[in-house]
Amino acid sequence: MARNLFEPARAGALSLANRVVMAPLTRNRAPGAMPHPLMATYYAQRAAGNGGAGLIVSEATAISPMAQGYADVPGIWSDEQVQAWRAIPDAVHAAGGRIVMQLWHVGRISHVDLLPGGAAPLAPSAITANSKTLVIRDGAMRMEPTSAPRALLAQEIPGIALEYAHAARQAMAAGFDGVEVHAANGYLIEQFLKTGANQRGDDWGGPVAARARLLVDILRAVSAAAGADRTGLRLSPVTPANDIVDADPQTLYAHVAAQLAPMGLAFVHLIEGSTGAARELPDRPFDYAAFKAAWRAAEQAAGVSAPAAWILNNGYDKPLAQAKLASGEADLIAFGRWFISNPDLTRRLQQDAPLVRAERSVFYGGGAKGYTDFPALQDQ
Ligand code: 8OZ
Repeated sequence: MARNLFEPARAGALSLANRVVMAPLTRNRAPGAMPHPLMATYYAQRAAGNGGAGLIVSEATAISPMAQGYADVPGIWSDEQVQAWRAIPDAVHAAGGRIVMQLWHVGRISHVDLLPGGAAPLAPSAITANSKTLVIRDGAMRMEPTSAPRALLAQEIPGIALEYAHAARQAMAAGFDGVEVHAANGYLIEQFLKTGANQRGDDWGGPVAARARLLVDILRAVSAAAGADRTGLRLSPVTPANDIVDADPQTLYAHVAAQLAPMGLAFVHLIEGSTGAARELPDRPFDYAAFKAAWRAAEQAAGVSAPAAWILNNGYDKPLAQAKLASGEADLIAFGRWFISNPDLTRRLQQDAPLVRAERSVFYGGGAKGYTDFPALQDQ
């Protein structure tokens, strides 16, 4: 029988009620970087037992104060944050779901207003991104250009993998089922990986292996902290998000596969094309099948017993999702925006019920409106 969205699956150590993943969604409802009680309701509404996702990936969560880049996003560096997060995996588990925390360092995609003591954002090289971020001005959330970053000193860089490992331990202490390393969308890890943002001449820049070194160190540290079978990775090989570009992504990601697949990770979560936009980019071609084949070959060569679950994401509808599962190209499919306004998205897809569209005005910031007030089918 061909695979389909509505059957159980596994990702590493995690048993999932269905093949639908809720993609990480930044919602900016965590003032002071503290998870808010409303977040437990929001995530539980979207868990499998309530008609939602088999696997939820949390909103991107800052691993340290310098990792923050947007107003009112949550963090996981302090013990107070761990205590406040606890209610969220508890509520998801009670609703028959699984949830991993997405670990995030924004690098240069930040603003001095958001960083301790008005510090400059951190980056591989002192190149300002042509991008914007969200800050609070006169009590309102506003888009502002990102601030000029400073280049990390070589001796500061190993500490970043240690911050990721600390954050992974904190996430596990809060009761999460695992973690996802955010290595996508033009943030710190991609800034190191890609030629457009990394002009370093030391061991952390230049050849592919040097640009990928931070990513490899982070995955090693995080999988030691959380368990490789509870560690996932999100990649966006060709996204232009946050002003990022690489001269030769196919070669870069073949190297990433060769280095990371032997670790035996729980899942790989791929954003195809331009994040939240076109799936095909004529000026940025990428052979996803070749990348997956390289990953599988490296897993096999290393004797990895359970291959990483393969999650595909970006602009999916039910027919395309079912086609990618049936062909074996994907093990799981992640939906982002649809989960904002359809908490029971899995049930709606199964029943071919109508989907509700969310207004962009409710995406970032605010309270319960546009967050926990979208009804499930049976409540309408
Ligand atoms: C939208 C707004 C703010 C952040 C990403 C974490 O693109 C984000 C993000 C998305 O990965």
